[in-house]
Parts: sequence; C-alpha cells; structure tokens
Amino acid sequence: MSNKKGLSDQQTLVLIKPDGLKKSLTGNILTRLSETKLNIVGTRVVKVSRKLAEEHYKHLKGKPFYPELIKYLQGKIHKKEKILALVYQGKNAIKKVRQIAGATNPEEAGPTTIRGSYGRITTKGVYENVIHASSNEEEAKREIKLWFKPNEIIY
Ligand code: 3AN
Repeated sequence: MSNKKGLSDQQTLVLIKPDGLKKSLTGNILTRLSETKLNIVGTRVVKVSRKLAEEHYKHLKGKPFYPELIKYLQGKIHKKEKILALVYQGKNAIKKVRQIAGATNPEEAGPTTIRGSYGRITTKGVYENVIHASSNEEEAKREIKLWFKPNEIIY
C-alpha cells in the first residue's frame, strides 16, 4: 500500500447489508462508526452478484446456512438488492470497528453494539447481522481488493 497510509494504520471493510438498508439504518450505523474517529477512504453502493457474494463468503462454503447467506447478501431476502461498502482507515481500525459491530451472532452481541441493537436470527437460522466488518488484517486486504479498485480508495 502506497504513500499516505501511516505505518501503523489499518484499513477495514464495512458492508451495510440489505437488511441495514431496508431498515433505514445507514445514518445510524455511520454515526455509531464515527465514534471510532477513523477516516472513510472509500465508499460504493453495490448490486451484489452471486459470484461476488460467493467470493466474499468463500470461507463459509459448505456450511448449512451458506445458500441462504448468499441470497441474503444479494438482497434477495429483503428485496433490496444492494449494499453500501465502506473502507475505514486508522489506528487499530479492524478492532475498533469489530467492537462497535458486536459479535457475529446477534444474540451474543452486546446490547449497545450495532448487531446487538439491530440484528436477528431468521427462522432458517441465518444471522441477519446488519453489517459486515473485516475480522483480521489478511481478510481486510483480501476483501478490500474484492470490493474496490485501487483508485477508488482516497487517502
Ligand atoms: P463475521 O461477519 O462476524 O466476520 P463470518 O464471516 O464468520 O462472521 O460470517 C459471515 C456471515 O455468515 C455472518 N455475518 C452471518 O450472517 C453468517 N453466519 C456466520 N455464522 C453463522 C451461523 N453459525 N449460523 C448462521 N449464520 C451464520
């Protein structure tokens, strides 16, 4: 990564998933994330193809909830076929965003986290947890490359 990204800076990918958009939570989520004081260096509205969803969740292929998960990210469950992708940058960006996002399982997420406040588990057993947040540096790099072209990241 070139130039103005400080040595200790990290980048992390956030996706506001179709349920977050459908429930009009965008402003609320961005406000919560602004508590981190991180910088937004990329943003896109994306209609998610099946290929992109499968690539994003390739580590979960074979799980019983995988087919539903792909449909969920594509917005086919909420009839809202888009997501908002953002890249946040700054010190400890990955951890800071994960803390505000809360645990993957909305029932285990702290009550004041984004997922604890707004997530749910469907009758089919899929966690609808409103946002995605990269889990570690390696995943963040892989995911940012998947969702953004290099020139769409503005330091
Ligand atoms: P995170 O998004 O917290 O990094 P991942 O990458 O393990 O978690 O899971 C991706 C998505 O898959 C979650 N956001 C959730 O929607 C779904 N998911 C993960 N684990 C389960 C599970 N055990 N049951 C149902 N859905 C799950």
